[in-house]
Amino acid sequence: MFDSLKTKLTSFVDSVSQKTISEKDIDDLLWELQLTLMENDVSLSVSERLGEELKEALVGQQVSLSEKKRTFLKKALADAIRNVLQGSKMDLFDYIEEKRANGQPAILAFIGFNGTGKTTTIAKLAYILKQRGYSSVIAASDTFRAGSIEQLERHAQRVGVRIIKQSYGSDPAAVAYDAIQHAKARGIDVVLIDTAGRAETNKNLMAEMKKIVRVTNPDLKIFVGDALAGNAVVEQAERFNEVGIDCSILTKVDADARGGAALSISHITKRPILFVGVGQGYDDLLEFDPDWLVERLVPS
Ligand SMILES: Nc1nc2c(ncn2[C@@H]2O[C@H](COP(=O)(O)OP(=O)(O)O)[C@@H](O)[C@H]2O)c(=O)[nH]1
Ligand SMILES: [Mg+2]
Repeated sequence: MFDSLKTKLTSFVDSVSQKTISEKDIDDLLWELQLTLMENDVSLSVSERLGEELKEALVGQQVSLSEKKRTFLKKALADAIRNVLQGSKMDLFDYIEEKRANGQPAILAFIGFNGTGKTTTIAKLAYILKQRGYSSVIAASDTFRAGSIEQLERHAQRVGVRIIKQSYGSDPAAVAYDAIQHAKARGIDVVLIDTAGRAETNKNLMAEMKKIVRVTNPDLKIFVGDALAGNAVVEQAERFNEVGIDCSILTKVDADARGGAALSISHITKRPILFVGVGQGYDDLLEFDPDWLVERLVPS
């Protein structure tokens, strides 16, 4: 008897201290949050989509009056961002270890637009892998860009790993195939496939990517995006996602610490970000931390 009265009282208090969120309530705040995202280099289309998702999740929800709308919304935004970045904790080294335990090389194909940092990132990874006791071989499958093979050779020499190459103009898929055979024959742990990413012949480029993927059947197709590319990174991720991006690396974050491109890439690919590139040195490759990005994107 006493208990049921208490229950009634509690639900009455709840009913007067709750307010249903309407679209009008949050429009201004949402806009403000979207601006913050855009100022941090999240693309317009992605911040709009995120805003829509937030609105859908929030309108009609009950929020207690004791909780300020702004705080509530900020929490919701942080949750939405974490949600987009979900799965961003993939550990590449665990993956490689598993393959090694099964006696197979991990085959990693690096894809992305020209100049985003594929070759540099491959050199960094070869260096880090070596430090961790894994052997690797690099396939010089950018047979298109002048100087690309020499650039790779210089890196490989400094880091102390082999590259498998043919001449310029030769079939990138064939070069990658050779590198995989080489790795299998010698028990090498990781094959790093460098590719070209030229813009001027986009159609051929995708056909080339598809062929590399068909011939080599890589374990991971790793998209390399440039933090400085702004909105262009969205188009690039969409384009390269035609071959199915498994995970991504965001480079040049040292030049632009805002990092919002990571959110755009995650949103489009629905796959994790593995690393961020933070400079031109071989150890300038850090594991991606979702909390780092949430802190930057949610206004205080
Ligand atoms: N500051 C900075 N520069 C980078 C980073 N990654 C790559 N670069 C530079 O970006 C340029 C293009 O890199 P490259 O690896 O040749 O790109 P690719 O065409 O995709 O192979 C080079 O000058 C690299 O030194 C990074 O994380 N930070
Ligand atoms: Mg390159």
